[in-house]
Amino acid sequence: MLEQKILNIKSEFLGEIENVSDLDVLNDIRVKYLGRKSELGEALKGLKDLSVDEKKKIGPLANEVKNEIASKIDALEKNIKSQASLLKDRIDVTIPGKKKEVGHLHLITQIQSELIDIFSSMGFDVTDGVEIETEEYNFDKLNIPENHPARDAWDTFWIKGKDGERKALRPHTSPMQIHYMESHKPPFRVIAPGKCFRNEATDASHDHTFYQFEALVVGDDVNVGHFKNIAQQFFSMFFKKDVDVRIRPSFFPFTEPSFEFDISCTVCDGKGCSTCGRTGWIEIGGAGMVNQAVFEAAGYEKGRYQGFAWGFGIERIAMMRHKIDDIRLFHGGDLRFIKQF
Ligand code: FA5
Repeated sequence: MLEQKILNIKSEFLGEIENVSDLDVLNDIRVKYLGRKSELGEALKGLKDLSVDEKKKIGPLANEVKNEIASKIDALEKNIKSQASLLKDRIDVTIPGKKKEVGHLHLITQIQSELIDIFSSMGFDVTDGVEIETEEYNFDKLNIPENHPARDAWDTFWIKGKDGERKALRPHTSPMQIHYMESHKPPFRVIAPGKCFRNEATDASHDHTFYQFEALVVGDDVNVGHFKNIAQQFFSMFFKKDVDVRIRPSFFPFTEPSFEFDISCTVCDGKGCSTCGRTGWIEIGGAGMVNQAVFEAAGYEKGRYQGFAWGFGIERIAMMRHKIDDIRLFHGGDLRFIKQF
């Protein structure tokens, strides 16, 4: 009877363990079949009432069943655990990857590099100025004395320097002319792209922060023809087509004579369209022969050298190239705009 009972327990156990894949369920089974109050345990307690012969037969059987149950449970437990760790470490190659955002240079930075490349190929040096500039370099040494009405042309953000000195967020890149001349002897050709600031109301073609480009060429026999030729070469390389340059009389205190210069419209090639207001020309910037007063302020002997300088807004040529109709987009921080270039 006891023998049958033990065999029944075994077969019941085998049936129960068959589809187990959960450690908690397996634990319950362990308690049920091997615990102190298990059926098998109870059955084994009955051994002592058996005859010696029966003990000899059933004792080993009971032990064998107990060991078999224990080893089956252990084996299954190991199996379940290794399955679980396999599942945990499994790589699902079908899950879409996480997109990595990769930044890139701002359009204005890209164009600045391009300007530097083109002018370097024409033998120009590249210099840099400071964004917080003294009044002296911003204006006085550029022949724009205090109280001169010409200062009004540069709507300046004034700030107080450490020692109370009046300083300006530079409204143009022209101060670099003085810095460069103070440390270089002609002949030379140099460019300086850089950030400028103006305290003026913004609109589609004016921003409070923008980039200018300045070029300065000084030597013994430099003339307006050189300027026109270099400008023409540069704009043709930049816009990758033949571009014409024309100059109109204008006024800047640091140049004499002074000009505004236009380039032939790159949209209609000078024929006249809505971009150029049907004139065939687009205003680009200011230029002129360096005023001898500026040479003198930079420490050169008056009348010793001749040179020309010119400057224009970098956003303006970027707008022409990419047909961008509002300058405020450049530094407005809208990534939808910035990512296009
Ligand atoms: C100047 O700033 C002179 N320093 C340029 C110069 C250099 C003349 C060397 C002669 C010799 P002007 O204020 O015109 O000039 O500005 C030059 C260019 O900067 C403008 O033609 C325009 O392209 C750009 N610019 C000026 N103000 C702004 C602004 N608020 N927003 C965007 N671009 C501007």
